[in-house]
Amino acid sequence: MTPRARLTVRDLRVRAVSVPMRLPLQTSSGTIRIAPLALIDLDTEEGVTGSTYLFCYTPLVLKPVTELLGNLAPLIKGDAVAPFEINQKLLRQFRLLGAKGITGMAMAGIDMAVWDALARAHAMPLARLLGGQPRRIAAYNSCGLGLIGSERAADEAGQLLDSGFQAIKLRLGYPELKTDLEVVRAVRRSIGDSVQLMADYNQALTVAEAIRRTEALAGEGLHWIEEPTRADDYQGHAQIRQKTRTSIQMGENWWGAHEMASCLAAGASDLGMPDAMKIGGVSGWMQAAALGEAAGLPLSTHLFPEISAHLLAVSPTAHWLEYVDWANPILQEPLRIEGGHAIVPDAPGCGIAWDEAAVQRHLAT
Ligand code: SMN
Ligand code: MG
Repeated sequence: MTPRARLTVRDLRVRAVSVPMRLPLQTSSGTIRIAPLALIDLDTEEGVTGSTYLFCYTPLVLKPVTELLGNLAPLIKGDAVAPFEINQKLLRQFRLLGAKGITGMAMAGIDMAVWDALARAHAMPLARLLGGQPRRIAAYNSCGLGLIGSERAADEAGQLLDSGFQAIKLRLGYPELKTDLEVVRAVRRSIGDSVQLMADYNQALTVAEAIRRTEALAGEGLHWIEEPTRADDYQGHAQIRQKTRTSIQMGENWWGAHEMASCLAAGASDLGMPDAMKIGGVSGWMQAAALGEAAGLPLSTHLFPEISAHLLAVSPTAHWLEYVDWANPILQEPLRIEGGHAIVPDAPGCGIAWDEAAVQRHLAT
């Protein structure tokens, strides 16, 4: 395809799908068995289409998100496929309401689709369009490993290493600290000392309880402890961080780079893991990557492994890619993992092409 420098938005098509997860995820804030995904295709007058998906967390917002995207379509029809301009336009639209929650999700979805269209139009992988090269990215397996007790967790942890991963993430936040400890030790026995083990509390604890538990876990060799307390309690995280030797990890709930900046200013986290959707798509990620570079903050990703692999490839402080397989059933070519690394595909776009027959089978009603 000859590169096309100028593209114009023709239409935004959105579909809702419910994709059963191979391994359900039981976190301290509930169980997710089905991935509610909003699929976005941004068509251009020039014939190039940009595609991406949003992970809606709960089926309760799948329809509202797709409807909101549908409502936004007329606003951007006829616009230049220019991520900055479109973002500014939508930001103005949502100035009074705010660009968090489903408004932020919809904006990020449009941004990612716009960048995918641009990369395809230039016949480049997104990583190359952003100034990098497709390369191998260290990844940890974040599938499953929810609050399922020590026996099942030890067994599932072993399975998660089968495909060559050298790092996995365990969810914690059992009613008792002693169960957290038991599960961590059972998983460690099952995976051995050379595998990196991350732990995620999903905001389950009070600050006092988090201090108690992170202290008790200090000798367990955890690679990081994620969101021990409420994600918006930066002071609380800073207190916990001061009292523990284990690295504190936050970021999946930063709505935009300005929230990341506030979190870092509070000294709340040793590490960062923005979510490609909540941080504001490709445009928001690039702002976060710049903040990460300035702060010397190792940057990992949250969900969305396909596009996130391209984003880590151009992040100066790139740390770990979080791998989940949730979109695999509806993709023509799921992200390849080899020897614990994600392989950024050397093909135009961000690596998302729908398996149309599978999409039809999973359409949400
Ligand atoms: C997580 C949160 C919400 C949905 C899926 C997974 C978890 C993670 O916090 O970091 O993977
Ligand atoms: Mg998490």
